[in-house]
This record gives sequence, C-alpha cells and structure tokens, in this order.
Amino acid sequence: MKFVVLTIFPEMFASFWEYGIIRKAIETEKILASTLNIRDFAEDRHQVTDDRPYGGGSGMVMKPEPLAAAIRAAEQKAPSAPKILLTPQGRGFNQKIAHELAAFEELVFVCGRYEGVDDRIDHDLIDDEISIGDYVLTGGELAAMVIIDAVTRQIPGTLGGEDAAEKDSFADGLLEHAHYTRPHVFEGKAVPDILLSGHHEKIDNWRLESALMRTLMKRADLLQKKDLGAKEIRILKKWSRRIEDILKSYHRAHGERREGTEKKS
Ligand code: 9D3
Repeated sequence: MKFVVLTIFPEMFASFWEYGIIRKAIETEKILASTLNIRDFAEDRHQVTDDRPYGGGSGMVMKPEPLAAAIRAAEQKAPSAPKILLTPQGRGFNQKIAHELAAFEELVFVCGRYEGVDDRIDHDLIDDEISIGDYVLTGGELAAMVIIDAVTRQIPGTLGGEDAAEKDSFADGLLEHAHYTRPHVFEGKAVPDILLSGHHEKIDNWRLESALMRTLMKRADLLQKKDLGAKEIRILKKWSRRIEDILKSYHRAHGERREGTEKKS
C-alpha cells in the first residue's frame, strides 16, 4: 500500500511513521509513505496557501491553485489512488471503510486547514470525502493519521500475530472480551480461573460470554443490530433467565406490587 499525504504540515507525520506497527510495516515494505507539502506548490514569493473568504467573515480559506497543483503531483506519484479529502462534511469513518480502503494499492489524502478549502476543489480533483467524527479538529492531518493507522492494520502481515484484524472488535460486531496477563493476582484481583485451565473450548466460550457482556454493558447499540448466532442467543437467554429469577425472588420477598412503584430502601 502506498500512502501519499498532502499537507501544509508534513512535519506532523515525521514521528507518526516512526513507531510500532506503522514503522514495522514501512520497514517490511508492506506500506510506502510520503508527504507532499502543499506550500511547495504555491507560485507566489511567500508561498501563501490561504486567503480571506469572498463575502467576508472570520477565518481563512485554503487557496485552490496550490492545492490543485499538489493533487496533480500526487496523481503522478500514485496514479491509481482515489484522492480522499479529509473534511468535517465527509462520510463518517468506520471499520467498514477501513476495510474498503485497504483493498486499494494506493491512497492519496488531502488535509485541509483553516475554515475549509475553496469549493472549486471538487469532483474533478477529489474522489471521496471522509470525516473521523462529529467534533471539530484544527485540520485534516490527525484524521489522515487515524485512517492510515486503521487501514495499515488491515493489511496482511502487519500485525505480527496473524491475523488479528479478522478477530478485531467491530469486525464481528462485538466488543473484545476482557484480557489479562501476569501477575495472577493484582491488587487483590485474581485472573479468572478458566483462563489458566488450558481447556481451549471452555476458554473460547468464556471469551464469547465476556465479549457479549461487555457489549451489552458498554455498547448495547452494537448488540441491537448484530446478527446473533445460536451460541450467542443461548448465552443471552441464560442471563435473561437469571435476571428474571432474581426479580421473581425479589417480588416474592417484598410482596407483589406494580414495578416502578417500589418504596425507597
Ligand atoms: C464552524 C465551521 N467549521 C465546520 C465544522 C469549520 C471547520 C472547522 C474545522 C472546518 C474545518 C475544520 C478542520 N477539520 C478538518 O479538517 C477535519 C475534521 C474535523 O474537524 N472533524 C472530524 N473529521 C475531520 S476530517 C478533517
């Protein structure tokens, strides 16, 4: 995978390329990464990339000429790449889009700054527009890093432990099960015995149950829309029966009355 990033702050990426899985992916040539400084494509003496908005108002707008020239230079470096503008108006990034982007051989990211880019940088020059969420950043650079990070770990051979990307949280619509490592007891809390049993089938079942419980507690919305399997239904029904039993014995102990009208204890 070849990534080309267009930005007025290429230095922001210098350390990004140098750590962890991204660094390893570059060293093993799974990915190839470069930046183009949009400022280098400004023709004027001061290499200006922004200007005041037509119609007035606060803030600055990214000038179209340097950006268009930079995009055309990126096309030379990565001819097959879709050109992706990072913008708050884009489609919301998620794991599905990460997977989709990982299928390309090359990707070009265009990082806007200021209040936005001149609107004439449009369909002729840009193939896709992506946002990383509904909050306001100061520019597209961090968004590009987020996407490059998520796409890189989708590339086979980038994760060391083969191929964790498939098992990832969200990939199967559930949050991850709980994880533990040594020591066996930390601050009085022991690791669940089953994980030390060596019984792989039981461990798999425990992990599924853990994943289901964490998803129910933290992200019930994910469970709502998940296509549940037979095992998962069985676990959820088991919990449902337990909760019903608890409520039944509560009602027996306190005398039957309409739910929601219990006295404060
Ligand atoms: C008040 C109007 N703002 C729109 C929400 C203008 C504006 C603010 C900040 C326009 C651009 C930006 C800079 N943000 C990005 O370039 C950006 C971004 C973001 O702010 N949030 C989530 N995803 C992204 S991708 C690029």
